[in-house]
Amino acid sequence: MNITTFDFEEHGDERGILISLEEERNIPFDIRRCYFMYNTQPGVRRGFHAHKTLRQVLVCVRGSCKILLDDGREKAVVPLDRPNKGLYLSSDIWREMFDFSDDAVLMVLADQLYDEADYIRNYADFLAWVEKKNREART
Ligand code: T46
Repeated sequence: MNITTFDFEEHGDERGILISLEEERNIPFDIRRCYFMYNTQPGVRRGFHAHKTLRQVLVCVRGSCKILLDDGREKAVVPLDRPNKGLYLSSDIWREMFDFSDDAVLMVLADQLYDEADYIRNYADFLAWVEKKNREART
């Protein structure tokens, strides 16, 4: 599976470190939404869905967590454990977020506003969706 991560440039000096995220510069799309999750309870797994069109970049700005990516053929786990690391998440990828540290703050930049119609929340529907897309790509 093709996995894209980013090492964001750190602007550091004696005061500390600053990271800037800018659309079409170090974020590969126009940013239309930002959301974040925190206070995630021990043992919780979130996600369990894919998106039909949404593209996102995930950054764990504090603490750590892990992201399971599944393209219907392969699975991979990407740890997010530093605030200067970004994970690009395209559409058509089943995702689960887990192993959140107590202090984890997972921030997500998205290229679209929230739209429940863009979600595929059933795994069998997701497999059928990627199979259809792969079939269309072959013809
Ligand atoms: C994703 C992963 C990485 C909103 O009202 N607006 C929003 O922008 C979002 C993202 C969620 N919500 C509401 C919908 C639910 O009532 O917040 C509640 C929790 O959302 P959800 O269960 O979808 O959260 P996660 O953590 O399972 O998934 C989220 C994103 O929804 C999803 O797009 O890729 O993070």
